[in-house]
This record gives sequence, C-alpha cells and structure tokens, in this order.
Amino acid sequence: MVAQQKAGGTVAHRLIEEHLVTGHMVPGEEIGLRIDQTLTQDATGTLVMQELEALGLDRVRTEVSVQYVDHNILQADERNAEDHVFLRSAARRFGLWYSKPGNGVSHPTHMQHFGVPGRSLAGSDSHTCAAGSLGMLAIGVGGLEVALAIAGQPLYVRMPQIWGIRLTGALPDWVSAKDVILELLRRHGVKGGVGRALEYHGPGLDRLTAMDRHVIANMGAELGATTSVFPADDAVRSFLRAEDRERDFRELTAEPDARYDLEEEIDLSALQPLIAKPTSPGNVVPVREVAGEPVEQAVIGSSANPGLRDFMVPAAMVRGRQTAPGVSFDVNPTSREILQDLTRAGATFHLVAAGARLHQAGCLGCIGMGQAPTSGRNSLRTFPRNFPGRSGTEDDAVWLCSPETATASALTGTITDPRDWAADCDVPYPAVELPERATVNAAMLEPPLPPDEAGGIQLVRGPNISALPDLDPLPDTIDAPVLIKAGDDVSTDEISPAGAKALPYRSNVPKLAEFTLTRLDADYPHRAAELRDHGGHVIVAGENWGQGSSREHAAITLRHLGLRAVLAQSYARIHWQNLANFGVLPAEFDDAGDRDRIERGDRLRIEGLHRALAPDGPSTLTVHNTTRDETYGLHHHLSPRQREAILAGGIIPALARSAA
Ligand code: MIC
Repeated sequence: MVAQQKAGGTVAHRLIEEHLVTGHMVPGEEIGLRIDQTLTQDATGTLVMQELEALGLDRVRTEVSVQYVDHNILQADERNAEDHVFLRSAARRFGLWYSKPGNGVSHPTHMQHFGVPGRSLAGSDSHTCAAGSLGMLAIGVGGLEVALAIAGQPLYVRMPQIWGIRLTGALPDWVSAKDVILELLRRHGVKGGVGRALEYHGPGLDRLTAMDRHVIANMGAELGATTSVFPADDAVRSFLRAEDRERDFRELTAEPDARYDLEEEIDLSALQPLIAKPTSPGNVVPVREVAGEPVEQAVIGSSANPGLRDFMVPAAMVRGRQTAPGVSFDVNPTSREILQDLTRAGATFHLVAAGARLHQAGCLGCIGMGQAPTSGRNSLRTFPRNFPGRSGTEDDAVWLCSPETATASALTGTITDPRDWAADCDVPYPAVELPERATVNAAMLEPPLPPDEAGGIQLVRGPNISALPDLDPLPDTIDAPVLIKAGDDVSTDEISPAGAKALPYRSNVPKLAEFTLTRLDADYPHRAAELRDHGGHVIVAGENWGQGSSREHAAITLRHLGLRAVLAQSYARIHWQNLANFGVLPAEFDDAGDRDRIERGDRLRIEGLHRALAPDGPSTLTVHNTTRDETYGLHHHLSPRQREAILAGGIIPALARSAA
C-alpha cells in the first residue's frame, strides 16, 4: 500500500463534498453530512421509531426513508409479528415507506427500488455501505443517528482516509466477487479498514456488475471501513435500466487527476477461491488449504451474496445432481424480485430438485434466525460474518465463502475448491446471462401516507415493546469495579447476541439485557444489575471493541445494566459512536500494557470527568486502580458534540436539555 498526499477528486471526495454541512474534509476530523435517504430494518428499527417519537418528529425530512422488515421474520410466537405491526404503524405515522416481511433484505431491495447514484444514505445496519455499489455515499450507523437523519439533522462521522483500490485483470472462472473482498480481508484483517473509505477503480471494474460490486461493498463493513464506494458508470446504468429506473442514473466518476490517501492494487486474474475459517471474517485462507474437511451445511444467499447470478451459478452447478448425503443445502433468497427472476429462469426448479431447502426472502440464518447448525460441525455460508455463536449455535463452526465454493462443497460433502470439483466432473463454468429487465414488483412496498392522513395514525405497541430507558447524567467521578476484562476484536454479536432466542426482544431492552455479554460471562447481567444503583461498573477491553454490527442495543443494554465507561485499546467505529450516544464514556489507554495490569474485580476510580469532557477540556484522564494502588493514563477523542451527549447521559437527554 502506498501513501499519497493531497488526496482529492475521487468519487468519495465528490460525494462527501456535495453533502458536507459542517467540518473540514481532513481525515480524522468530525464532519456533518446531509442525508438524502435512510433505511432501517426491523431488528434496529423498533428503537428508531421510538426515538422518532422521543424527538417529537411529525414527518420525515429526508427525500426517501424506508422501513424494511427482513431480520426477525420467523414467527415462532407473537413477538416478531407484533413488531411488524408496530413498524408499519410507525411508517404510516411518520411518512416512511414500509417494506413488508418477505419482500427482501434491505440492502439489495433498497438498491433495486430506491438507490440513486450521487445520493447519501444512512442506515441502521452496518452493511448499508453495500449501496456504495451504485455510487452512493452509504454509511451504516446506530439507530439514533438514523433517527436524527430522518429528522433532518446531519450525520456526523469522522472524515475517512480515501483508500483507492485499483482493480486490474478479470476474474478467472470459478472465482467471483466474494473472493475479491475475502482477498482484502486476507491482506488486511478485520481492522484494516478502520478510519477509511474504500474506493474501487481501474479497468478490472469493467466486468463487475452492480450486484457483484454490492457483494464487495457489503463486506467493507467486515474490514471496519466507514464506507465503500464504486463509480456510477455503465454497469450502474444497466442495473437501473433492468430495474426500469434508468431515469435515476447520473454518471459519477473520479476526476482524471484524482488522488487517494492510500493506494492498493488487486489483479483479479490472480485471485483464487478463498474462505474465512471460524470464527472471524478475517481468518481467510485459500479453499485448497482446507479442502477435504467434512461439511454438514452449506447456505447460499443473504445480503452478502444477493445477486441473481449468485443463485443462478449454483443452480447450474447442481442441475441434475444431488447434494451429498448428510449435507443441508439451504437457499436464503435475498429479495422477492430475485426469487421471481430465479423462478422465471427455471433455476428454482434445479435447486429444489437437487435437495435445496428454500427459505423466504430475508436475513434469517445470517443472524441465527433459523438454520442454526449442529455444534462444532462445519457450516459454509455466503454470509458476511462468522463471529462465535452468531449462527444461533454456541460452539458453531461457520466458514464464509463464495456461492461457487459453498455449492461445490454441498455436492461433495467436504470443503471443495470449485475448480477441482469442475475438473473432476468436467463441468464448464456456467455462463449466466442477466435478463435485460428484472421482474420489477413493488407491490410489497407501501408508500408513505399523505401528511393529512399520517397525522391521525396511532402507533400500535404490543406488550413486548418497552419504553426507551431513562438515562441519568454522567457523575464527575466513577468509582466502580471492572466486571468484564475482554480481549481483542470482541464483536457486538458477543455483546448483544443475535439468534432466535434473543432477537425477539430487540424492542424490549430490559429483557434483551439478560443476554448481554453472556458469551463472555454467563453471570454478567446478574452481577451488573446488582451494582446498577450502587455506582455501576466498568469494562476493560483490548483492540477493536464492538466490531461488527450497528446494533445500538449493544450500547443500550450495557448502559441499562449500569455500565458507565469502557477502557479499551481501540474501538470499532459504530459501536464507539453508539456508546457515546447512550452516555457511556469510551476511553482509551495511553499505554496498551496497562490493560494487562488490570484484573476483573479490580476497583477503578476516575475523577474529573466533567472537566475532561468539557468542550475545551483536556481529553485526558487518570484512572486509579484502588485494588492495586496503580495509576494509568487514559485519553478520548470525542468531539464537543459527543462530550455534551455523554455528560447529559446520552443524546436524547442532551437534546431535551437544550430544548428546555
Ligand atoms: C448484522 O449483520 O450483524 C446485522 C444483524 O444486520 C446488524 C444489525 C442488527 O444487529 O440488527 C448490522 O449489521 O448492523
């Protein structure tokens, strides 16, 4: 990777410039961005809708805001269904579009119906960045920030470094878009994109369709990147034409003398099938290195491999064959439109005939809402994440790979490089022609109600929907024990688990809190609750604390259980912001070694918080370990806006305070 100076003129710069409302485009500085579109999904949206209520919003201020129902669509009891009803009533009340359950995963569905090159999009889902595939400025953030964007407020992020990724060559047969992003994860790991926006350019783009680009942009989230951006070129025009929306096309490319902050090159012709081993998207190796391992489940689909070709290629591979005995081959279609197109092309028949288990269009197994695998047995998935337990099975063994690798492995029953399967079976790489026109069908999208009708709508709140927690201001001194001492790269899936048991409580904070951090310490919720009214507690962590999802539940449930500060070596972008939004201080060690000197149960005393968080405060703090009589230095890099929020107990009390 080569560092350059005076970056500018890139697609990302142009998008940011067009949407900049506050701050300077200097990497690391907080900037405020005008947001044109928002997306919320059900698992994060129930809180967003309550936040809109708390903000006193009458009607959305964006060009387009869409509430999707895609995550919690298994209805094992009344809870998820009641959330759907609540969300629909809120969409009608506040003027959002409502995408019914079964219509599809937010990211590809948004791309199909609403994505417009040059527009900005904020979404309460970390994979919102997938819309960068259309030349959008698309950023995944916590729900409260989306609520504020819906209310017409700027979205605040730190200006990323623009990381130019030049693609050359063309993908060989049996290697596809997923292998491109896995290659970046192989090179840079799960922290490699932190503080950066990835911008893809170069001649290698020519043969990547908009949906291939979606696959690559989507998992920029796994690198920790702020966003991923592609130019809006002919591939985007063809995509919009197929969606009957060519009128929305606007060409957006980098200027001829564009300069990136950082540069890297990937020769697509040199790539091979790759796979991420359990339990991190960063554990990437060539498929051939692990070939022969037994496989019990293979799942294709999800927002991380949503394109029609991602199902058509597997359908061609399994045509006239049977998946191996003992293997469950699951198909997780991503949108109703894709399911229609697949069915029109006859591909659904070949998949089902070969033994595929066809699920409804939605996220489902991607977050353990069904399709949980057997303990310790290998499950290959085209999904974006394989953090421990995320599949719904505590000691799972989930691998991430391309549809080609997943399908070849489903056919053989062992992890198989699709090139080797093709050579053994003498199968040519299936040539998939995308239809000129998709079977566009917007009937499961309910448009916003006109303002005069919307005003009279009441929110329909089921008994499982709890009120937002009351948040008290930050005291000047924290004197509290360390309840958790964690290592590096702890994901929000470990902080606030997904899975079919926990997810139905996404709109019930006290109940969801009972699952908090139980993967690290089964007794944590109980121990924390006991201390909640006695000064709370502190968490100590390593690097990249809170990687992964945008779920603000990971911050709110911690706060509900009395957490006042996290002391870590570094943070993942969205979770760091979520902690501040809900009044938890995210501090960093001056000396990384100090983390090792602290043990679980030690009592820490941090004084002078009000001064350190004042707008012109010093940004440094000292923590006294009263159990060991040691002192460590801490710092934070919170903006004045975030400091004010933490002092008030969170953004909502801070807004209430300034309104008063
Ligand atoms: C994920 O992929 O982790 C999720 C589930 O889509 C989350 C959102 C959530 O937790 O509801 C995300 O990526 O933000």
